[in-house]
Amino acid sequence: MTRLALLNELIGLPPNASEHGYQIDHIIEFSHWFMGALFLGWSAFFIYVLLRFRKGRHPVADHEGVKSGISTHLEFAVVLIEAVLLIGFAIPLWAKRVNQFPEDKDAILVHAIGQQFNWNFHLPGPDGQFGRRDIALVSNSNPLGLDSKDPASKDDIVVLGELHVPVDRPVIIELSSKDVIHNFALPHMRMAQDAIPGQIIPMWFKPIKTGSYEVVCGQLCGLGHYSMKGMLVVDNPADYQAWLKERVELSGSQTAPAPTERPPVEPPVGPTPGTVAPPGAPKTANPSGQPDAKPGEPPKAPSPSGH
Ligand SMILES: [Cu+2]
Repeated sequence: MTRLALLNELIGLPPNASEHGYQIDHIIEFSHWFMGALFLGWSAFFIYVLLRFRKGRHPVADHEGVKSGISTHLEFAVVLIEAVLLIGFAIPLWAKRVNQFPEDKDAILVHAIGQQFNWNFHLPGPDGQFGRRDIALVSNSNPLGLDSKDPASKDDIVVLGELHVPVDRPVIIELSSKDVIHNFALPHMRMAQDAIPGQIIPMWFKPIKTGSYEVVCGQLCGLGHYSMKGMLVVDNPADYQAWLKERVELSGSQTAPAPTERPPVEPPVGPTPGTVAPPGAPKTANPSGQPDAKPGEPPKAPSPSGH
């Protein structure tokens, strides 16, 4: 980034790796400079007032006070700049995160399920269908309660802790939790979203730099909270395909990949993958087979916690 990113580096913001992250960085950077200017300005004003209205100069109190309107103008300017920051930049950026989800055909769809103290990832596999999950089937060897009798679950990929995604493709993560409230935080992607038991909450971002990035839990969720870390690996397309292939083989799939324009091991384009209804829209008949969503309950809009 430019020299403008001086303060972001100073406060320890990790390098940005997502498409929208630069806009967030600019707001953070500008807000800090603006607050710094306000601090200096108000401090100087305070010292000036202390000297100007000292008892030595004004032994008797003046009950009329200052007649100049300069402080009113200054305060109005500050309010105006803050309003522009909020209405002009912060709210549109947030609205794009929660309302403008990417097209199904472009996006990678992953389910992320938090539990004390791990992140599980569920991918649909070559058939593009998420297998049914049932809380009654959860065991140590089946942490997500994947129903092996469901044909759609045969080729599903379940990984613990490490998720791979391709670079320059939007990623939609549908978040849920098995126990308490967690927060799926990707500092390098400038994204964070609560994972709440009983709800499926979508979030999305577009990684633009390959590399390994930490996934942390952003909610104090128990004694092992500090250790609730995962890894998001952003691969180039070839590496991503190789990883996907490896995971499909590990899942014991005999299913032939569906014919599609997409690379062979990737989920085909269809009504199922990427079917995140925009927040507020009524959810139709539980397409992902997620057991932990109440039928008919719309996905909740992510909270504006993307720093
Ligand atoms: Cu947690």
